[in-house]
Amino acid sequence: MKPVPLDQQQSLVERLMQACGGAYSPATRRKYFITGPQWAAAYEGHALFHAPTRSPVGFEEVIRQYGRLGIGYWCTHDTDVIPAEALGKDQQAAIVARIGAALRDNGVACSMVTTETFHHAVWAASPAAEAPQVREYAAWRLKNTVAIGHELGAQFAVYWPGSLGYSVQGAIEETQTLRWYAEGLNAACEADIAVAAKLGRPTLKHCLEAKPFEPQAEILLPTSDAMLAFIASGLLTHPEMVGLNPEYLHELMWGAAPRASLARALLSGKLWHFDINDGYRLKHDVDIGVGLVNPLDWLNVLVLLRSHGYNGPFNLDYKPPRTTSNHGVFAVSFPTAVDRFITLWEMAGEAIADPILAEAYEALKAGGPPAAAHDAAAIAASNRDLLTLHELIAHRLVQILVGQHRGRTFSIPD
Ligand code: 3MF
Ligand code: MG
Ligand code: MG
Repeated sequence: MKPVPLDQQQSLVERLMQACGGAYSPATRRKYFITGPQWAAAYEGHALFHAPTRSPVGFEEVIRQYGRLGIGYWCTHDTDVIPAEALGKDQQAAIVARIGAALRDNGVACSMVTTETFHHAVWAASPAAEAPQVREYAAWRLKNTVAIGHELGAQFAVYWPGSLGYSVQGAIEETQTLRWYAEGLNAACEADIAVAAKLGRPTLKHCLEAKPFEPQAEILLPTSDAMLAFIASGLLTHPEMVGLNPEYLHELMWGAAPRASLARALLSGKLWHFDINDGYRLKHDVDIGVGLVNPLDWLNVLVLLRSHGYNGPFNLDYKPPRTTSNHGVFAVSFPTAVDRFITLWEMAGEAIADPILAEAYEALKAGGPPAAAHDAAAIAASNRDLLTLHELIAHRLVQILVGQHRGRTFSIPD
């Protein structure tokens, strides 16, 4: 092939996107509670060993593009949009007013706000550090974020305590640090109750997000389950206001089965928000777009969530690859991530309605003929052939994933 001239590269990408087909309209995309983070679209491709590959994008452009694509909700960290030194000042009010205008102009709503408590040097020893002025500053930042959330009409606040831990052992006292961390959350919930009452709005849903490692070497609340225990520990003054925001890849990072983690959160009534992405087990946080690595697992995750009536946000917390250009972020990365999610969600609906799966599940629950009570061998024998259905179910789910349940065939010469 001939070299592709610079001025033809975007049109080539767009032509091949068209040729892929299967894109949903913005109106269809808006029917799902899909939320787009400011930080995901604005990610410049930088990391510890990586220089940026893309130029900065401000919130006005991100919100405009989300509106154009049909991503109906936007969320942000406080410092994604407000410089740390402007927080709480007039400049904050001016920026929040500009955000409100951009949201209104583009038909996008703010779903969630979150406080950055991991990047700035002030969090070197975490937001629950020994020094009282750090903890007082952390509580002020959380309360300020709650106020911004109410002003922008958000329903959720998320907390990822990625710096709540240590890199050298024995330096911090874990029980004390967790008590201090709870005090920060308590301050946020109490401020929320006061602001919500003043504005006549419901309080926010405060959601904890676990990640097993990164950026601290050791993390005090590394999993969603650790967070469930923390919520129930008695340290929170308003445990009913605090739930979870699991992230799909964060569960894989510690080797968990995401479906099982989500099931435990569902059973606790704490699955309120969900960061969707993809990646590899027992590796670092690569934040790949949903469905690009584990589509079969994703199908199964969405069968679980659809069956249990999960109606919270699906937050596109992924990173467009470093190889994708600024143009590609909105021409390819976001529309394809959204559309894969919608396809997997609809497939999950097909799996739930599938007569073969339904009959197999029912038969398994009916069990085999009565067997002599407390006779292990007889009970096992009674169910022996029924249990083959487990493998048949797995096969059927792959057929649904590749479209064979709708008659898609492959003609292979004899
Ligand atoms: C880090 C994350 C975070 C959180 C965000 C929300 C940058 O791995 O997943 O995204 O989702 O801080 O609070
Ligand atoms: Mg992640
Ligand atoms: Mg996340």
